[in-house]
Amino acid sequence: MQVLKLGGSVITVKDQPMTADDDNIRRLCEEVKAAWPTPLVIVHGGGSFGHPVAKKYGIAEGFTSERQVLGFTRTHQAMVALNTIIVDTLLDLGVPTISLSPSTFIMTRDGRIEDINLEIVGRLAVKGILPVTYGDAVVDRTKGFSILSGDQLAVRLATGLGASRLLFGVDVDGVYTSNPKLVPEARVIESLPLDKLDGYIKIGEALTTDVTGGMLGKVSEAKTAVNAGIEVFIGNASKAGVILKALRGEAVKGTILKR
Ligand code: IP8
Repeated sequence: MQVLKLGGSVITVKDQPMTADDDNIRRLCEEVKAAWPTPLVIVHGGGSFGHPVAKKYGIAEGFTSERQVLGFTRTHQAMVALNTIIVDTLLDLGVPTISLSPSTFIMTRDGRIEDINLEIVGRLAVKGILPVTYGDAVVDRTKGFSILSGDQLAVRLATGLGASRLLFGVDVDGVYTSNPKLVPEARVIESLPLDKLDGYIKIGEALTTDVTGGMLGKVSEAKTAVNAGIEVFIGNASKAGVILKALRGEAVKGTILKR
């Protein structure tokens, strides 16, 4: 079992609301088809679909005013729209794909997953069907509603389904020694042991632009998977062939998080 998280920054055009990066989506779907490592589960992020709407209505903060109710449904629907593009692309390529909507099988408490029907996802995946799910606006027992990040979901699916590998496809080459957008000599850390992770978590801060935490959130979430013995890889899904190789277990540039 492998879980692949595709970052919203790779599959959408940043700064252009509700705009998919059709080229990246098509290429990544072709790479998934070529590698086809069943069982596989894909989780994708929100990018310019979910995040601007969630931010506008303050959905991640939970229910505070009636005007957010429409925003909750609009955030979900923005994610459905992005998910539909990915699922349709995979189906066009002949990959048996099913869309799974987190708001219908997951509930959070204070932003953390409390209930999740893992059995549905697992049974579909081992039947050779590719579940494609996503970060979503979900019901939260304490806050009313919340934003479930694709990162938290990917880690929960990987640990809950006993995955051997969890891959994060992002728009940079991995975890850097410092912020590559500010420090030219920053380099990718190829192998990052868990005990060094906390020191590096601050790296993500400057890269954080979304409502659920960017690289910082990703690395923090991924610690749980690493602790569970899952190999966690963070690599550049904007570059052709990286996800193909990673899914095949071949060596490719990126960061491997280790215990
Ligand atoms: O992009 C959050 O998922 P992420 C999706 O993985 C929404 O953090 C609804 C904003």
